[in-house]
Amino acid sequence: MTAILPLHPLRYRTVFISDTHLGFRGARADYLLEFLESMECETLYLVGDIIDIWEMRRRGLRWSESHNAVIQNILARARRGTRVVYIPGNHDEMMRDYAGMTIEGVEICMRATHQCADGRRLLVLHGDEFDTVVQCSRLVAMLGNRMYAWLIRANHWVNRVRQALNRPYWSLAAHLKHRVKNAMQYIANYEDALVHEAREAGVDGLVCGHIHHAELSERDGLLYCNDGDWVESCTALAESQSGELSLVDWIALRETLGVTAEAGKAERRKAA
Ligand SMILES: [Mn+2]
Repeated sequence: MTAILPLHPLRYRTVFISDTHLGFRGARADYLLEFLESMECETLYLVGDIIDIWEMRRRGLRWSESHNAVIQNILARARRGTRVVYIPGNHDEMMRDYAGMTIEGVEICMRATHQCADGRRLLVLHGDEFDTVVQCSRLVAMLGNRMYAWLIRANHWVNRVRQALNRPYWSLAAHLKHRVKNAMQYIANYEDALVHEAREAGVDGLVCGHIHHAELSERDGLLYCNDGDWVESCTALAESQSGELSLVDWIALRETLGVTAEAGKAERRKAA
């Protein structure tokens, strides 16, 4: 892949990425590295499934140079003073044991609340605990909030048992692919469950990942942001200096930047 690094880095206040699945063969670590090398930010949130420990356990280590370079880039950023917050997901849930600690300058926590430049407060979480809620959405609608809280706890234990039996995590994302005709309904239910959670938390919106479906929308006055993934879509969520949120579609953006860089080079050749 030819590097198309822009002359000036993209500057954001905050960047959110998740579902990079490093250690999994399908991870687009090459594109992710390009994005990281092209941008500067004050705070970087790693919203879960950063390292795919589940996949590495099942299929063995698939760790290439680019996977290593991504980790090195993130650690170097933390050393230089970028605030890096890591919220483990279900594929790297072993890291949840370290919640509350700061390792190599990286804060590890289960959830965070991010305050945007314009004062809006966003709950930041991976979102896997809502798999079961989505699966049983009709039941939840019937039985209400207590059932909902119970299901979130049950999901954790179901997957603990699956892990002990060496079965893969019951993944909503994988499930979606098998039931494409219902996928849109599942995504809608997942979004509803998270918006419900954000409302309970009394914040203005939320940032999550997990279902590999980037989205930025408002639902019942709350902001739902999903930063997507780096296996299929290569997307991130970014906050500008003024607090404006947007989705970064790296495959599209790198084309634009590449074209601009080429045009700049041509201009300079002409001038010379
Ligand atoms: Mn996940």
